[in-house]
Amino acid sequence: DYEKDVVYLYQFPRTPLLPSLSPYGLKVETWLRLNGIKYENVDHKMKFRSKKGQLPFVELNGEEIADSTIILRELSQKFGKDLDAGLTSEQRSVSHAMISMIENHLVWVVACWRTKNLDQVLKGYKVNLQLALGSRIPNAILNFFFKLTFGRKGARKVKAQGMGVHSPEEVSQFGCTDLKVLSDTLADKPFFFGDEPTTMDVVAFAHLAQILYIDKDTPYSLRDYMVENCPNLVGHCSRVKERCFPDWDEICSSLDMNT
Ligand SMILES: N[C@@H](CCC(=O)N[C@@H](CS)C(=O)NCC(=O)O)C(=O)O
Repeated sequence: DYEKDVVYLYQFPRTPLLPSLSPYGLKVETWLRLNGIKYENVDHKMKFRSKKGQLPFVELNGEEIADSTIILRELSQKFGKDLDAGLTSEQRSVSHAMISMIENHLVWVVACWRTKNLDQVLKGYKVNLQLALGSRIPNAILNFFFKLTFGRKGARKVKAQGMGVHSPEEVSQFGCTDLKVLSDTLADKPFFFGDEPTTMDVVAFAHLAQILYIDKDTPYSLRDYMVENCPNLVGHCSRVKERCFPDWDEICSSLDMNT
């Protein structure tokens, strides 16, 4: 059952600190909100994956669209919304290169830290697996299996990708370099290409939020580097957050997929 032209978004459940622990889910939801597109989250308790085996995916008028980049491209065309319409071809190239850096490099820095610090992930984002999975099994057991499966699967992935072979210090250094590039590119502008947000802002926010909004008491060198050395990125996150998620606190405290 679906309503015509409503986007149904399948992503990971909320956490008390972040609407989504997946940067790709947060990217799609931020983009939908920025463009004022009517959407609904499907509260599936992590049961579904796309035909490609991943989250997020959306359904529009009964058809599945998988992969955040393809989702944005197809919805852009369908709804006639192009956040990048005002960019020059040079700016488009910079945007493409920056997004590639974030989604093919920085993301692995974060994934690498997460797979090696699963306790900190559960604590730092205050994850309640019982609620997230809609399960009655005690959290202690769910946490144990999460660490076992996610830890092994994640470690295999980050090793195969290449980031996982480095020491934690080296990985962190790679991440700091990416953050510095983003910070220098943003400089003192409100958004990466001026006064209004573009796709690049959506992608940067979705990934930077993962680093920034972890609990302050969780030791995380990448977050510390960002707060100490990239205050403009912290400001950027606040701006996107305020514009797209005025209900952030409500979402995160209620864990409701649709507020
Ligand atoms: N290129 C994909 C990446 C999505 C992705 O990596 N999703 C991960 C979580 S962040 C996933 O669904 N992994 C499989 C799983 O968790 O079961 C996109 O842009 O949507």
